[in-house]
Amino acid sequence: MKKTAIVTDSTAYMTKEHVNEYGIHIIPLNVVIGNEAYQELVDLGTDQFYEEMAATDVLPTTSQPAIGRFVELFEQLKAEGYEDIVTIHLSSKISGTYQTALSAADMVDGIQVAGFDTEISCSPQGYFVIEAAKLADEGKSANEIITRLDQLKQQVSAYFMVDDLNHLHRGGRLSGAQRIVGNMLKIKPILHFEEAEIVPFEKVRTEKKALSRIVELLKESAQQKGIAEITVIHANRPDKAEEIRKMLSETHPEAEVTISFFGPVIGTHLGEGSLGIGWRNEN
Ligand code: MYR
Repeated sequence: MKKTAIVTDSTAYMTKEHVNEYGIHIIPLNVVIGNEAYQELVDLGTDQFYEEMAATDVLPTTSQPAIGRFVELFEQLKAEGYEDIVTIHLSSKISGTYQTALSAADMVDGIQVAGFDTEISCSPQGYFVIEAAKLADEGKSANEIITRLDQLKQQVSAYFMVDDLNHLHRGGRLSGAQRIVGNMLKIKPILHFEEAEIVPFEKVRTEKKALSRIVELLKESAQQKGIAEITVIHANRPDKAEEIRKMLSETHPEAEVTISFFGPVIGTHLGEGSLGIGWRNEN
């Protein structure tokens, strides 16, 4: 049996196949719509979330998992005989989830829990989770896995764009927001993570221009460091995502190109219609 358990949160939006294949443990974040609180992907699916959003004027909010969820899971993994745990989370600058996982780790004796802040979210977070799970399958310890995940940070990128910047602004997750009000809210900047925070990368006026700029950045990155994996990420735009996936699998036949989604929690902050492209370099 492997000695290290891998835990992540729901915002990695892992496929069921990966979760089952690698035995990954997932703690859900929460979405509150009106008076109803949901654990995303447990009692609120992504399609249902976007349908409800289209039918109501109520603005949803999100919250990190309760600390008890982590404590319970860590205790359970200890009882199952794991020697240590790696718990991998969305950027600590956009959610308290990582800090909560660390606090829970302090409350559980008799098992080492190593936390990892991916400084990103969504399927690029999943790249770290899968790498960790593969290493755990090889019998690597939590410390060895964390060392490799730190290196992997140099190989993971993501750029994204939103249809309406007000969602991010309202949720307070756009860094330097005081400088961004006014005109900026009317345009469609390309966004990315810099030192774990969401910041505008370039100001672009149309989605078409934003998309071709991201494709250009991907191409440059491929030339410099090779591309192993690309993910097109969408907020309820499956047709557009498929069009981009098809185009990228023609221009990058060397890479595995897949589609993922912005689920309820991230969709709350980005809004319907958002698109992103994440990738992992070969080296
Ligand atoms: C919480 O309530 O703790 C969750 C807050 C989540 C904030 C999400 C902000 C947008 C993240 C975009 C990620 C795009 C990755 C390609």
